Amino acid sequence: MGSVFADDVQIGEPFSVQIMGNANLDQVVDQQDIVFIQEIIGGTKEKTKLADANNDGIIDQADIEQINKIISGTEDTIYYVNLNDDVESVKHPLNNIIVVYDNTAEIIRILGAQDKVVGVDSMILEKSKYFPELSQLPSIGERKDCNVEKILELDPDAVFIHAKSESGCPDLEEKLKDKGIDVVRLGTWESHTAVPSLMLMAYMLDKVDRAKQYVTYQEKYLNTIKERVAQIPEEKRLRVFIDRPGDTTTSKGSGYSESVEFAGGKNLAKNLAGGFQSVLPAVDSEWVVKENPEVIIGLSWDGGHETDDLDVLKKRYDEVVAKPGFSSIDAVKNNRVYITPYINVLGPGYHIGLVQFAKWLYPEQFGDMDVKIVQDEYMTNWQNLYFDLNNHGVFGYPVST
Ligand SMILES: [Ca+2]
Ligand SMILES: [Ca+2]
Repeated sequence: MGSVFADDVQIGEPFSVQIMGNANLDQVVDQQDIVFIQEIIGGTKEKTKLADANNDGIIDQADIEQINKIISGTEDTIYYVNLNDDVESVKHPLNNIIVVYDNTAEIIRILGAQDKVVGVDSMILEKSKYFPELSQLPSIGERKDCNVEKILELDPDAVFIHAKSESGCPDLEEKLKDKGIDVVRLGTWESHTAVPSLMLMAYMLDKVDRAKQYVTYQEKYLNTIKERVAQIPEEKRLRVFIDRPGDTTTSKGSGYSESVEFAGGKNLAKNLAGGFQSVLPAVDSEWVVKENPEVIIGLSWDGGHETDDLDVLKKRYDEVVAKPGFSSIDAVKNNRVYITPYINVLGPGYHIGLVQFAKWLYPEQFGDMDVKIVQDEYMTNWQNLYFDLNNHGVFGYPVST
């Protein structure tokens, strides 16, 4: 089994929580991992990537002791695999943390660990309606260019950051190394990394039961969508173009593409490469016209919880349909162009976006599902947030009835 962050791990498929000690590579650390270690020691099982619980290079009794400590929550260090696919360590327990990136903050709220947060990045600060409490905390500046002095001043046990070391605050580890502050880099936006990261963070923050409940809750939606999409014959699956701002699109390995495919669409640009992490390629209108998508999903950077102005999405809609030659595309002719702000499609609440995409693509099969109800449930039960969706926020255009 490869890394949970590899492209071949799909949403809705079993993942392994990337904590050293999860010897059998499932979603939890429990007695079964101890049995697995005993079998490795006894020579009846091969060593796995996550078997070396105390990360000392050998598999022995000490690993069983470490697993027992993880199960009882008494370990003083957790070894785990980060976004760079490196084994790193973080002290345990964590009492004070800094959280960078909005999707990471959402995970913190799902886990109910807000009381441990002592600082955030400027992106969370700007979302005062979605993060009414966290946005009041001190800021450590830009998510890609963290202010080290500010971090030292806040003196957390750890900084949770969403990016690989090459793309976000690259030398943070080096600068915090001697100060006793750990840097935890985990993917929290792509659909296939958000929930595995949530489970890993649950071990770090002693919220494992809560994380399990969330996984069960979300799986209910994933399974429903999966079952219904499976009933749609291959030849009736709709051909979708994802229009990303700046004349770009999203291909295999990006959260948007994964979501469209999971909802039963065929992402026309699936195999194109280019742009950031080579999953956000540029495309010209001519190519799109030639491909003639049946549905266009336009992403918008505007919209979401922070505005009540539907015009920000309508503007984006008008921009998409007015592209050169687009009037001849089936999606435009048949009024099957939909605009979504990114917020519901990425991060740990990505099932909201899946429900929305499934409804847009196959209104007959998903007519009984209500995006607003799913979203309201997510915010109320899992984000500890009262948000009046009937009067606030813009999450899709045209507005579905
Ligand atoms: Ca396990
Ligand atoms: Ca060991």
